[in-house]
Amino acid sequence: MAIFSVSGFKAFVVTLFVSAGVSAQGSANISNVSARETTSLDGQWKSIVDPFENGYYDYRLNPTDGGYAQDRTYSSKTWLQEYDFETDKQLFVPGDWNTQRPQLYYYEGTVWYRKHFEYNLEAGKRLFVHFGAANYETIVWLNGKRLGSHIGGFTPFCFEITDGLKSGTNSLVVKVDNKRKPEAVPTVNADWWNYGGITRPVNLIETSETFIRDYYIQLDKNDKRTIEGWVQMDGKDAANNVTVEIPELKLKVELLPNQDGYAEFSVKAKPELWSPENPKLYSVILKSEQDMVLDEIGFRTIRTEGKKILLNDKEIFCRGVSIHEETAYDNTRAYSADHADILLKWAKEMGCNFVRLAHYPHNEEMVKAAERMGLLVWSEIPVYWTIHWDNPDTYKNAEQQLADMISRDKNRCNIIIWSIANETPLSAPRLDFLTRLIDKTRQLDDVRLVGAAMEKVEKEPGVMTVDDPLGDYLDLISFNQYVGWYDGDAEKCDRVNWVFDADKPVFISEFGGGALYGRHGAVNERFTEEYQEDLYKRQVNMLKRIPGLAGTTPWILKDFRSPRRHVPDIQDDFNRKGLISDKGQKKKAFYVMKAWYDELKEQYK
Ligand code: GCB
Repeated sequence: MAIFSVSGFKAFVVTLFVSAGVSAQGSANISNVSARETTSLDGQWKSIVDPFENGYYDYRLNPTDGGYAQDRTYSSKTWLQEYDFETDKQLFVPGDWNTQRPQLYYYEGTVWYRKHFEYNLEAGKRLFVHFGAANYETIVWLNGKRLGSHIGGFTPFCFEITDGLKSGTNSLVVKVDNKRKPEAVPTVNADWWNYGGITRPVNLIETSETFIRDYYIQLDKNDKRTIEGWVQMDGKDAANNVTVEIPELKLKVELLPNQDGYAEFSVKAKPELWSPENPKLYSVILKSEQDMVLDEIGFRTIRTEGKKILLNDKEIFCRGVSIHEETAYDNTRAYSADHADILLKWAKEMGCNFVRLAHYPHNEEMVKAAERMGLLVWSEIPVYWTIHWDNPDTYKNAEQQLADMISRDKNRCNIIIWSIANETPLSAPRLDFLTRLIDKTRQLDDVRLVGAAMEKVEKEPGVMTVDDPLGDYLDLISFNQYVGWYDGDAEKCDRVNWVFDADKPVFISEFGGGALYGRHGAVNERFTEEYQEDLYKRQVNMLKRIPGLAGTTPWILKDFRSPRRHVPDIQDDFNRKGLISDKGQKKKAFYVMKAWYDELKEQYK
């Protein structure tokens, strides 16, 4: 257990034995990459499209490191070489491959990436290669030697390359395979584009021999006057002193980590609380003998009480919208702060104080931008529809993605809900799988709320409810409902009433219907803006009748690419339920939501 001492401008009491709200176990990642000493490897990478995985399997289908990983070139006419990165085409990193070349639009399979770089690493320093994400299965080699592999399309991973680095040119080869598989997470069936590629930034991170690998700093769940946290050091001198300082609060805590480099703290403080109306962030400085990391951290509490969601002990209504990680206007995989900015400004314009980042962990810039802009977040893992509930490897995979999501974003105070599943069909193995995930979530993070997008049932004509045993384990009655789109016509909303037994906040994680921007017609004509507008009006009236409604995230902010949507000239591979079109035009229904959210803003002042 850690030993503490306090120094600084004012005296603050440090508790000796605390159990911080978010656990240090779960992920071996380096947190807060943008605050580190990095060299970006983003830009053009050489690539080889390899549908038969010829570069990985020999002709007896044995996997080998001796294929394309060796990065040889076809340079002489007498040497047999059947690939050549050097003269092959390039792909931009970060980015999906599908929208970079017409031939790759529908491609699902393996693409090899290669980057050459030089790096002069001083003695006593360490170097890591960090990937923000690559979809879905990735293997990485440096100078022909395998560094490791990673599964899951939306979470970060890194490898230490201190020892494998050469002077002169280094060859980094990455095999990315986005083939869908039944046992994967997500599984083969989903309603979004399976963007392949190295979809988020790649960085070299240079650290000192001993460095601050990870940390957690947030308010105590039950006490707005206590900041708690931990620091995880890495390296030979991991047990040496480290300080956590928040200058604006005149707070400085000195920690002496244990032999494993771990130290916890708990300190009295009076921070101004973060909220959508006042998204106050404090500069936090972590310093050890050899390292320093800066972060911007906000402080808030979140809990439920009966049917209410309380932020900083005050009842809120989550005026939200669902968002896919797809850029505005050009509809590619989003990864940057600029991409986030456009999408989140649209959400703000609609009157939102909340976003549901569907259906997988979005890039870190998105979460950070939302935090700066005062948007609360629902963050989720892609346990979607028909997962292989009985497969232990599928469970392990889902749990790892959950742990990586929590590990990456644990210091983002705007995340208030971790969601563990979306629209999953009831069964005993499914309940077992999901309750284990819920337990794991709470074990890793007992500060935030746990939700899932469940489904509604019509228990008798006109009476809707949620009848899912999973609900007993969640903090919210959270569910998707498409009354007026998949379930009847829009006027059905007028006839429906909702009843719930559980005394928990009701959260509608999806509702809506499709419209092609600029397509006009009668209110009962599907895919017209008039139908969608009328549906939203009736939905809003219905929602107002739901007792204990505490939040909604209509589906969805912007039209997004989907392989399930084939009506020519209307869908053209787009799910058209956006309130904004794929070209950034606001549909009539956008203004229905805005009017309601403006009303709610006044109501919950
Ligand atoms: C849903 C899913 C979402 C789909 C949406 C739709 O319930 O959760 O991923 O895109 O319906 O448009 O059908």
